[in-house]
Amino acid sequence: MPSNTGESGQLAKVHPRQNLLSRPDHRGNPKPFASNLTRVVLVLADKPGNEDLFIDQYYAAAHHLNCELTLFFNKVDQWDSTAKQTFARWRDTYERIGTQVFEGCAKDASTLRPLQASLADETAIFVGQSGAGKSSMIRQLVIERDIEVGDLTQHGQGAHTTTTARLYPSQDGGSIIDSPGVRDFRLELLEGVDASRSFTEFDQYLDECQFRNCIHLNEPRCGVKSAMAAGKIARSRYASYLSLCTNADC
Ligand SMILES: Nc1nc2c(ncn2[C@@H]2O[C@H](COP(=O)(O)OP(=O)(O)OP(=O)(O)O)[C@@H](O)[C@H]2O)c(=O)[nH]1
Ligand SMILES: [Mg+2]
Ligand SMILES: [Zn+2]
Repeated sequence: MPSNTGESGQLAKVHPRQNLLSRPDHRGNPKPFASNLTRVVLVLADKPGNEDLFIDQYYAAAHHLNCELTLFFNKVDQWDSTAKQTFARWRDTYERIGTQVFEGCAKDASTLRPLQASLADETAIFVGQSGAGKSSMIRQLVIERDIEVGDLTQHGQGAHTTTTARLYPSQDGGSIIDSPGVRDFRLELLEGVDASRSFTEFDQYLDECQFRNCIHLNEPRCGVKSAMAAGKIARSRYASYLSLCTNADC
């Protein structure tokens, strides 16, 4: 597995079953460059919009890869009150379903320690929008420091600084993969994924559905919808389920 050997390339494909990341070799054939991915770290930054579905798509992809999704809310130094509210809601939603949630500032290494401790001996890929601060964080967590970070555009958007996926040995054992912040990467991760299976917090309510084959849409006496009405399932998660189900066979 190449590490800080200077090798880099486009991320070609994620093979869910073997859990391999590959990229094209000089002939254009996919060659594995990381296997046994154990963690997907989704980095979200200062001005969160309506990104619940975005998070849940990564949640589904990580679940499909048998990896845990970890959320990192970056740029705390720039949060306004709306950002604080959104991040607090996300923390509540995702901690309740067993997701580790961290927050900090990539420019202050001490704020990254809890995340760093949780990544010891793991192989983690950092994903998220361009400009979220993935490379800035990774610079603080790996041995090699020669990692390019980008200026934001005048509209505060990322400049797609990282163009290729690269794997770096981390300071605490394990490896970290930096990925380009392209929006479509999540779709690539989602290829062939039955996203409906990733809503595992629904499982404990399935016995309360009147129909064994209930898909929790319009059926009467649905345990999942009752649980949502009672505040036991987050409305945003159910909304994502509906969105992801319209594309899937559920
Ligand atoms: N204020 C502040 N700026 C940050 C923080 N983290 C990153 N930045 C800045 O955000 C900009 C983008 O950071 P990058 O690390 O290049 O972002 P990226 O997610 O790797 O972006 P791509 O490679 O384009 O996907 C840079 O100007 C960083 O200095 C932070 O915690 N606080
Ligand atoms: Mg980058
Ligand atoms: Zn149901």
